[in-house]
Amino acid sequence: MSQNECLVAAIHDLSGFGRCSLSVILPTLSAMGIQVCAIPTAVLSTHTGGLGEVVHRDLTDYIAPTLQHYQEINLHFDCVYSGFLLSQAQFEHCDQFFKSYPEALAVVDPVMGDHGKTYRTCTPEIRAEMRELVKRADVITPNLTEARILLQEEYSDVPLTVSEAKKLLLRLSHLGPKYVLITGVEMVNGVLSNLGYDSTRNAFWHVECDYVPVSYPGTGDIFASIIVGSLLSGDSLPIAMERATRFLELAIKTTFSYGTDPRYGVMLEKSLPWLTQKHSLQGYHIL
Ligand code: PXL
Repeated sequence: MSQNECLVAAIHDLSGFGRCSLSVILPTLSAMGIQVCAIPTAVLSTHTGGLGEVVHRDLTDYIAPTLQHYQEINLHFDCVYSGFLLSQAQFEHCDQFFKSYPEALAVVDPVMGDHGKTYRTCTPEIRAEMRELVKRADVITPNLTEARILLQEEYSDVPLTVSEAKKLLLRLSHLGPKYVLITGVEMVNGVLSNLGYDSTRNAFWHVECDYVPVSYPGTGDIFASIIVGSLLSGDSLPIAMERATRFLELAIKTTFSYGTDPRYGVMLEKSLPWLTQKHSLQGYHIL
């Protein structure tokens, strides 16, 4: 790509309905001026979060020949970004992608579960593979459930002190990633926060967010995508965290105000214009 263009290889599933994975990753990064090369690992009729019997076509055997094709045409990726993966073979192919572009920003969103529960596709083998894959990442973006799974710790929704939050971030960074982000953490002061750690500067950050009593699928995918877009656009880590948090607050509160079925995800279409502008932000905090 030219100096003015960034290209992201997004290795995720494509869920047709329900606004998650590639269905939200593509518009989010496009709105930020970043080109996405979608590498679908599977096609699903909907996400797996309670919309009935999902029609599913596995695309595991699509990934390796696609990588080969991109190498043949000398495609350069600025970032390789993985998410929901369904089998050991998909992890292997994904790992090959990361290895093939050592200069690219390596982002692993370790999609495995939420609210203390693992997704039904997330077997013990998938968890073990994810623990391996994050070692290769520059950036990881787990929620609290996924953070505990990566560390093989019991999930707990007891609010965290600042010291506990910092230790959690540090333990995750010891797995390998330079930047660790954890979404949706309730702190002892009752505030919901997104947390971040930059091991290159030993700097801890948090961005506060308003609590809304509904959970929507796909918000983790949108968060990680904005982090990717912001970092590629030159934002610092705390500014990237704030951009992602402010946008999700907008999308979630917009959606909540309409009272739509939470399984249908956030009303991304109504909120996207905000992302096309590069707002100046300064609302992050030092943790
Ligand atoms: O947003 C994560 C995600 C991705 N892909 C599929 C999912 C989910 C979460 O439920 O079901 C298929």
